[in-house]
Amino acid sequence: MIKKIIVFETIVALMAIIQACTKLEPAPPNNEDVLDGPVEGLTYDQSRRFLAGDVAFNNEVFNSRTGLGSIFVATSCGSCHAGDGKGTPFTTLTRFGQIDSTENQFLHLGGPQLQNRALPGYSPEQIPKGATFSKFTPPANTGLGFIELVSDADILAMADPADANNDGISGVPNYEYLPAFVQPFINAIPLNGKYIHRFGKKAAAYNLLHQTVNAYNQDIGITSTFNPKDVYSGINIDPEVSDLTIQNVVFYLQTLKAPIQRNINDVEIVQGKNLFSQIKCASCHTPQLTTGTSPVAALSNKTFFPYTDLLLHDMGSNLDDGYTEGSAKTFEWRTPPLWGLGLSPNSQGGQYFLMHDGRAKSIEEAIQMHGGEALQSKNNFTSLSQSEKNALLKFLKAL
Ligand code: HEC
Ligand code: HEC
Ligand SMILES: [Ca+2]
Ligand SMILES: [Ca+2]
Ligand SMILES: [Ca+2]
Repeated sequence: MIKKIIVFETIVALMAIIQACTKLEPAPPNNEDVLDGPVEGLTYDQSRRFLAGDVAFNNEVFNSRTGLGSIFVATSCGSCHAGDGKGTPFTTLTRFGQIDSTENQFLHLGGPQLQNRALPGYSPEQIPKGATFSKFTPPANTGLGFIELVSDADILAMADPADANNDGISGVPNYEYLPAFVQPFINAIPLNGKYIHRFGKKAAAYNLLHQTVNAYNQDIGITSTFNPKDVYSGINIDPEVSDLTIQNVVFYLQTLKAPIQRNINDVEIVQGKNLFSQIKCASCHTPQLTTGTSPVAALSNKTFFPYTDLLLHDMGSNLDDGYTEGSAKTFEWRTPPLWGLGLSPNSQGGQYFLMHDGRAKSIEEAIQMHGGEALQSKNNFTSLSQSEKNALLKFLKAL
């Protein structure tokens, strides 16, 4: 008996100690609450490449000795894409151009992006008089490897350029020529020599290599063998970042995990999910897509839940930024993925900055800004009862 009591007391004491420890140490965030981990199922070698890419993306800060600039926007990828979550209006990129039939004559100086900072002795760029310009907040960089592996055929199956089904929604792909350093996907479906682009707010980047090479060049002023053009002089110079680093960063982006939905069985969230389809949000924010085959088994032939059709939509005059990219018109935007939406405040200083330039301060505000092809869907939202709206918002916050 006494023995039993002692054992019992020891267990109680041990439990108290364990509890005290867990209370003292801050609990690590749940896997489902963080964005910057790898997809599950990478091999040992793949995990090492992921880590090498992670270091280059987050820790490699460029300076004048390592090739920064001479004009630039920021000194590392991670300074804008902190924790791989969405950025804020304080970390925007500005692009400028001119929209008329005489072509974008302002774009020959170092590309359409505004390099607003410069090394000592160089002048930062200014937006030329008469140019139209647009500001973009950084998107979350999660699950991009899945998005890269959606086939052109699947994207085209969601497009409806002439609105044949008469629902007022007519998504179109952004067709553009490929830069010389970008190889088309094996089963690409080009049109008159142009290819379907899918990354970026106006879907102007073809794949993650294209996006990464552009970012080094245009955001940090770093040349590579892929794009050797110096951002200031326009002259080809030696690479300032190695092919291996670029490939590691691309691999890192490809194998960043997809955000994980939370509380999917909650009754209200299930109701919200159904409403999302009923009021036609899902007609652009396609819930489910599949990947083709990939040499990375963890990405190959997977079903995933990004809530985007990767297509451009006319979003109405309030979202018209007067700036074109590829075949995207001034009022057209690519449907942004909604996965990870509820985690946005984690990287946005505890609040929301939604839509392309962060102008919406809440999810409801973002919905209210939908116009053009999304007008009917927005009106459907406005007509919901308060409890239905709550359910929809709860669902969106669980993404
Ligand atoms: C000055 C801030 C800034 C820096 C530095 C920066 N980015 Fe970005 N990034 C952005 C913004 C803003 C966008 C959205 C641009 C667009 O949509 O056209 C973006 C878009 C992207 C996307 C597309 C994501 C999607 O959903 O389509 C990828 C991938 C990306 N960046 C990777 C990188 C890499 C790699 C680097 C470093 C070489 C980098 N970025 C540096 C701000 C930045
Ligand atoms: C016609 C296509 C379309 C429909 C329908 C549509 N959306 Fe969108 N949605 C978009 C596009 C395009 C954007 C990006 C606009 C921008 O950045 O300026 C967007 C942006 C958003 C955003 C902000 C995302 C972010 O990361 O900034 C949310 C939230 C959103 N939509 C939710 C909804 C909900 C809820 C509905 C249904 C009431 C809906 N959308 C219907 C195309 C659509
Ligand atoms: Ca440079
Ligand atoms: Ca420029
Ligand atoms: Ca349609």
